Amino acid sequence: MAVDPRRISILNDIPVSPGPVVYWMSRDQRVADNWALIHAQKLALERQAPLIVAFALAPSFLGATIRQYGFMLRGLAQVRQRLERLNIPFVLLQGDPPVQVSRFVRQNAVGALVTDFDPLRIKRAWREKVAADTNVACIEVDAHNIVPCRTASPKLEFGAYTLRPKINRLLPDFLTDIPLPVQHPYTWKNPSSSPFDKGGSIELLVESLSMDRRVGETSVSPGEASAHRHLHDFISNGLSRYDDLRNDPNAGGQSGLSPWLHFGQLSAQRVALEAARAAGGSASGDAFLEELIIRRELSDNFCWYNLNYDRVEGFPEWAMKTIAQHCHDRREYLCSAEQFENAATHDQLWNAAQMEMVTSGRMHGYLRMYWAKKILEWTESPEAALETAIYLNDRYQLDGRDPNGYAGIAWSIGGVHDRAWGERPVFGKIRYMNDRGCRRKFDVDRYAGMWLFSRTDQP
Ligand code: FAD
Ligand code: FO1
Repeated sequence: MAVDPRRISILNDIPVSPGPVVYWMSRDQRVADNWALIHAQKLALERQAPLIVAFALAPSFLGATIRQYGFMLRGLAQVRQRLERLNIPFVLLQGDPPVQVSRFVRQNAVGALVTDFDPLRIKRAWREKVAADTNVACIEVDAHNIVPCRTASPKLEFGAYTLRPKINRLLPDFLTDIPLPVQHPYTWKNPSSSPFDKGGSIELLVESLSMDRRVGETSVSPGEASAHRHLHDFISNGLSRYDDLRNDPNAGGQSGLSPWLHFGQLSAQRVALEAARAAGGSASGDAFLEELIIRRELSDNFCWYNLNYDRVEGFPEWAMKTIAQHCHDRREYLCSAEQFENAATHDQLWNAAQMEMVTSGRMHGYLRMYWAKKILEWTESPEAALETAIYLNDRYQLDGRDPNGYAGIAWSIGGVHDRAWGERPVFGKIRYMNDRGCRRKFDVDRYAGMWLFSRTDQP
């Protein structure tokens, strides 16, 4: 099946030549529902060539710890098994990704390199380097967004309200079913060996990684199979109550799908198809699809068209102005980076949210806003607040290091995708939140008790 050409971007002007086709998997770490894999296989079949999937394991990635690497690698081990059953070898490259991928392409007389879309600066740099260094056709496919990022809008959007009509107009073209990859008829003799090779144990690989292990792995089960089990459980038991419960951290009303969506172990398009089929048109179904489609694609739009997505310079003009006017306001509390990280502020609700994240690798969406806004309120500058929020979010969240995170933090601290609100000390016109507002929404003491009770470092 042909992939809609609007998903495809040509990264250099080298024609596809004979030789194996390589899908350099990065953001979309799955076999099912993966447009980049589908396109790579189409190219290989047309040329009666083998198809190889390669993943370049970076020694460090945006502050990730063994918590995220373990989840990701265990998911990739399942990807390898599924691919090998399709006669598609999976190769794990280790070292600096652009260097490793360019070397692999050269060593194996590759005919075409397909990779997936990712708006983050580091990933753009990887793709640009490989497209420049290799003398092979490099092709990017947006397999993460339902409506491809560049197609949804050619520019930075002000907010959900400006992007929504553009996406909704294009959904009939793109929210379609997705074909499965087929058994590949052309076999690649695999000269290279990798830790994943026959018998290469995933546990040994995870153990061998030299990285920060102070942030332990979580109980969230990685991989496509778990993602689909979790999706079907949410569709059957959670979706119909989503609109009522999603702002109550005690109710478990969110889908919990973000870790699998972040690592691309689950396709947002698959989630949208199943949710629309089960509850399209209902208040809960529409509320969920708004978050999954509009909010999520708005984050990619933000990171793709605003290279300052993790800097104060990336805030809108009105926000930069109001922040500058209030940067010298007296802070009622000032917390150090250690107090934040150790959940040792004066605010029990904030500490509980921090403990939920440190302990479980997740934090309820409503509290993520409160959590980030309080960092702005209790830090001496927005720059310091942004740095602390990004550091903690990307260190402890399973779904961190994601456009949703940079956009969510910029929304909370810098008014991105939001409007100006009534002016007040420190926040200026940035939307304010406090625990009284939380108490109106949910049982704060119950939530705090649950997560502070679990902590072991307090007397
Ligand atoms: P559900 O409510 O079940 O939503 C389903 C999916 O829709 C989510 O998995 C996500 O892909 C998408 N979605 C939901 N809410 C948003 C949103 N506000 N913006 C963008 N997409 C959304 N999300 C991340 O994936 N990684 C992060 O690091 C991250 N950091 C955040 C930091 C802050 C300060 C804020 C305010 C939000 C952040 N978000 C982040 C967005 C959102 O909070 C999470 O995606 C959501 O809570 C994940 O839980 P869920 O899958 O149960 O969400
Ligand atoms: N992508 C890669 O291609 N190689 C990696 O080694 C890698 C590590 C990694 C660790 C944590 C994490 O959250 C993401 C990681 N990613 C890696 C990228 C990820 O797949 C996403 O592309 C981005 O994080 C989100 O856009």
